Amino acid sequence: HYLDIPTEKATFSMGCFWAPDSLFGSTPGIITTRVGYAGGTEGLIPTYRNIGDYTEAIQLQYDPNTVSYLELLKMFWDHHDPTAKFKKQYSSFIYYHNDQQKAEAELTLNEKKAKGLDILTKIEPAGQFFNAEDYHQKYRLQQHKNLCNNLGLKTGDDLINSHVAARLNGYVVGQGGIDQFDSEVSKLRLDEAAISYIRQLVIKYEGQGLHC
Ligand code: MHO
Repeated sequence: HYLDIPTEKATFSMGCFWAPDSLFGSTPGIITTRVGYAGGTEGLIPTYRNIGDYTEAIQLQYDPNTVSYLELLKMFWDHHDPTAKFKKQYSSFIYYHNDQQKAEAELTLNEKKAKGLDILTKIEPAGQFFNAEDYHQKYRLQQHKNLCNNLGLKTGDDLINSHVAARLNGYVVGQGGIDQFDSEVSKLRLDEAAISYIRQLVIKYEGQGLHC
């Protein structure tokens, strides 16, 4: 199978997790995504309604031969405001999974600071990641119920573990763009009806950016 390749993990918090789920989901080299809660007090079980001191976070499984951690870091910095003060839930964090990720995260943070920016982003080791409630997984894709049903994406685990779900969660809001969609659509094994349905959404929303 073309996805049967070694992956690495990356975990970021950059505000409401719906937007980065779509942003990264359709990025080349991203295999799967999940949204959840990270970085809080051990022993506390966070939920959306009782998030405690956890942050909304996205965790990626990526193919490092297609997309580098430095490229993911660039997307992290470019797609939120790391100087804005928010409550902890929406704060900016890089949760690293190994020493190399830590070093690269610090390098990019120092580059930002060298420009005189007052960056609030914190870099911490990745601890336990708690999946968010099912209705938050691939949130944009889930707004298209018939499509999800037709694709057999029924449970939260289906949505978390499906590469196709990750891609489509970006495409339904125009992320990735029509050229990329057309170039990879044959690999996604969709039927003609699904292709034309998604294709018109990509065209409609391409270039409109992300919001929560
Ligand atoms: N403004 C959004 C934020 C959701 S996000 C998963 C809402 O409350 O609908 O925190």
